[in-house]
Amino acid sequence: MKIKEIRVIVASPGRNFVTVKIITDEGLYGIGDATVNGREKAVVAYLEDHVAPCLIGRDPMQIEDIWQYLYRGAYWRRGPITMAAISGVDMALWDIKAKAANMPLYQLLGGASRGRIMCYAHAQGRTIAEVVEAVQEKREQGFAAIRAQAGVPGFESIYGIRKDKKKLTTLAKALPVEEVWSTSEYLRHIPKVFEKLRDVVGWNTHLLHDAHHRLTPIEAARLGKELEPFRLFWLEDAVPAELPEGYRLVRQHTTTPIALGEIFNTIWDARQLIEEQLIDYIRTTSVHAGGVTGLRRIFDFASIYHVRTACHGPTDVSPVTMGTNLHIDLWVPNFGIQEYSGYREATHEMFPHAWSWKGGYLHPGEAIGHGVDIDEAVAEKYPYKRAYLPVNRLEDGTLWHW
Ligand code: CS2
Ligand code: MG
Repeated sequence: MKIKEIRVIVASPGRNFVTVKIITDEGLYGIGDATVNGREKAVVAYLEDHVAPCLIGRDPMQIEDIWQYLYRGAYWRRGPITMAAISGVDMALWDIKAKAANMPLYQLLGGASRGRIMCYAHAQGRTIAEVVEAVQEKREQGFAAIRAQAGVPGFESIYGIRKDKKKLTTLAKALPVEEVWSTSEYLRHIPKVFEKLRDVVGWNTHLLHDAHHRLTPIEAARLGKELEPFRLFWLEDAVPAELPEGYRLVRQHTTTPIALGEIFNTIWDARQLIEEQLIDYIRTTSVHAGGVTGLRRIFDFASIYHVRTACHGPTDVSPVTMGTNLHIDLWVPNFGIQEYSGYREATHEMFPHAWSWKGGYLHPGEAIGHGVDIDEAVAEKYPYKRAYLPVNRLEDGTLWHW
C-alpha cells in the first residue's frame, strides 16, 4: 500500500478546522485534525508545502518511521505548528491502519480498559447566580463533572464568560478582541463562587476550574489553598508552564489537584512536571501533542508517576480529535477524564462520527478506524474565515496571559 494523495481541507462550520486526508493507492483513506485555533493557515502551508511532497509514495503502515521522519527530519523540531501538522498526519495514518486491520482504533491499542468514558462539561456565568444556574443545567443533562467559570465583578469579559446568552466572548473574532484582567479581584471572587456552588449542588458533582495561565506560583498556591474546603476535582492551567519548577511552590502549599498541558506539544514539555509529580492530570490532546503516537508515549510515562490523563476537548479541537481521544481514553490504563464542550450542528454535519455522548459519558463506537469522517461537500458550504483568540491586558495596559 502506498500514499497516493494528501488533501488539506480547511472549513469553518461555526469555527475554523484544518483536516488532513491521506488517500492510499488501494482506496483506503484516513483523516486527522491539524487545527491550531487562530493560526490555522500556518499549519495548512506547513502540510501542503513541506510535508505532503515528502510522504507521497511512502508506506502508510510505517506510522512510527513517518512520525520520526517528520519530527527529527525537520531539524526545526517541536512547537505548535509543526506538531499539529505531525499530529494530523499521525491520526490519519492510525485511521488507515485500523481500517486495514478491520477494527476500531482502541482495539489496535490494546482493547478497552473501561466500558465508558467520564467527561466534563463547561458551565459559566457573569454572576454567581448565573454560574449556579449553568451548573444545575449541566447536572440535569447528566454530567457528573462540570467546569465552572465565573465573571469577576467590575470586569466586562473574562475568559470563558458569555457576553450574552448566545455566544462566548472568547469566540474567535476577525481581529483579536482585548480583554481586561485583575488577578487580585479574581482571587478575591473565585472562592465565593465555589462556596456557593458547594452549598447548592452538594458534594456528589465533580467541580473543576480553569485559571487559564494567569497566576504566579504564589497566587496559584493561595487560590489552591482557599479552594481546598470545596474539594475541586482540579485547578487547571494555574500558572504558565514555561517554568515547570514554578509548580513546586504551588505543590508545597495546597492539596487541590493540579491539571496542566493542553498547549503542550511534546513529551518534553511535560517531563519534569510528571517526573516531580507536580501535576495530577496531564491535558495533552491528539491534535497538539503528536497524534496517537505522541499521546501514547506521554500517557505511558505519566502512568509511572500516578498522573492521569485528561485530554483537552473544547470546541476548537475537531470531532476528529475527539474521536481519536476517545479511542485512547477507552484503552489507556491511567485514564482520568475527558473534556467535552460539544459542537454546533454544522460541525456534526461536516464530521459524521461513530462516537457518542450519553448522560455524562462518551464512547468512541465500534466503527473501524477512529470512526470519524469528513463530508467534503458540506465543508464547501463553510469557507475559512480568518479569526483570532482574544488577547488580555492588566488594568494598566500590560499585555497579560489570555
Ligand atoms: C480551555 C480551552 O477548554 C479549555 O480548557 O483552556 O477552551 C482554550 O481556551 C481554547 O482551546 C483556546 O483555543
Ligand atoms: Mg484549559
